Amino acid sequence: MKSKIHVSKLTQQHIEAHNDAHLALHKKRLDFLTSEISGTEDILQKLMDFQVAIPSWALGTGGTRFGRFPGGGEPRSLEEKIEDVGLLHALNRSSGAISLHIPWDIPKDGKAIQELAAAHGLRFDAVNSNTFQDQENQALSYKFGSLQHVDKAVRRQAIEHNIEVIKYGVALGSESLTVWLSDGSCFPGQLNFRRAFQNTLESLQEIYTALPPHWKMFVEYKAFEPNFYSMTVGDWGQALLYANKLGERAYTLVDLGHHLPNANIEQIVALLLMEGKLGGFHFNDSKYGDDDLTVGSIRPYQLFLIFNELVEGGALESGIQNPESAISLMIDASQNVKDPLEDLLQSVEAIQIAYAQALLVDRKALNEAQLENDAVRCQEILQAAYRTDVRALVAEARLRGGGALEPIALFREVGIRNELIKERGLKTIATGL
Ligand code: PSV
Ligand code: MN
Repeated sequence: MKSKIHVSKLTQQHIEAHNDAHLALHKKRLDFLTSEISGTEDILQKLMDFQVAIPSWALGTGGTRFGRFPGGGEPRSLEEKIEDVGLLHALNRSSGAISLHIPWDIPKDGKAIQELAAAHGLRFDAVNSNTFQDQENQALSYKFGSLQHVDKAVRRQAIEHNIEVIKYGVALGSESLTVWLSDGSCFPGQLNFRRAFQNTLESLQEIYTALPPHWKMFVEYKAFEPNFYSMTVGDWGQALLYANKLGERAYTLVDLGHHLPNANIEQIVALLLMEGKLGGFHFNDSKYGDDDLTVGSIRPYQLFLIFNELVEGGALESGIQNPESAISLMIDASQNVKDPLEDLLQSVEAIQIAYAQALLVDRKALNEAQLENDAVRCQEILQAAYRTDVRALVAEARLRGGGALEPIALFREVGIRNELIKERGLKTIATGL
């Protein structure tokens, strides 16, 4: 697990000195926790194997349509984005993958980029196509949709773009394509729903046919925005319809922010898993809509309940041993006020905490209580796990993997953001949203 650190701003010495300084307190916390729970070694191994992909578009400050406030030192190129993810991975040893969005990040030399990423211990997760924006020099507009479009020529252009994205992905060693469509309509009557569905399905079928044999396709749904009356892939039912019709290598992708308010996402997850059609996640958090906030910042209990379903359904068991059936875990968040790297460290840790807590659930007892319709006991069992402070376990997994006990503290102690600003400048803007 321990690989050499390739980030000039952060050295092995930084990490070791930091860990030495925090070790006594960490040991005290860990001893207390391990005296309270059982199976810690198993949980630690699972946490050490656990990796979450970082999206290349979240390394700069996000923005809203009202404004964007870059914080300085944002990556100016794909190479610098890889350096930033390498830095996260060196700190937490759990960010060992990067997900690219084309054309925001075009790898000109796939082999060189793949080598650079590998030097940081990173692999490429799903590649993402973009037919929700018009690019400069693009012949036809996506104003009225892409794969659903009434004009065959627009559909063709969008299909070709997806096929090009697959080619970029192949050059990087990616093994999946995520298709998120903004297609839909803003006003009743604007769209014939069935025609839009059929056009989209036929377009997706062409893209699916272009996938290399071992590749997967993830169909990501979203309830609303940018279309506000209908979305052509609007919910998990529609995404599942497409995935089922496409074939066994097509799956749904659950972005936590893409549901109508108060949707029971954990139930959706359980059923998709049962159907073998859960391809992966875009993790984020939200209070109102697709707010793209730090994972676990608003509804950590919901996150825990989702992981509870993943553990219960055995979805995370396969992981490293059996990547074929592994589900893809990615972050898709973007906010305006925090340092993007600190924000991502928080997101990854929130996911690890939810996973560790889900592993603590006494499944046998829960099953018995369910069969006895003992709702009180069911809640007690779930919340006993949820209310366990597992942060020392997550820190121990980082320590054993060669990372930092307190990644955000170390990021600040070393002054990494200032170093990045010195090198890249204050006014750099990363490509992305
Ligand atoms: C759309 O809201 C989305 O969740 C899709 O995954 C996009 O690829 C991503 O955000 C960036 O716009
Ligand atoms: Mn998403």
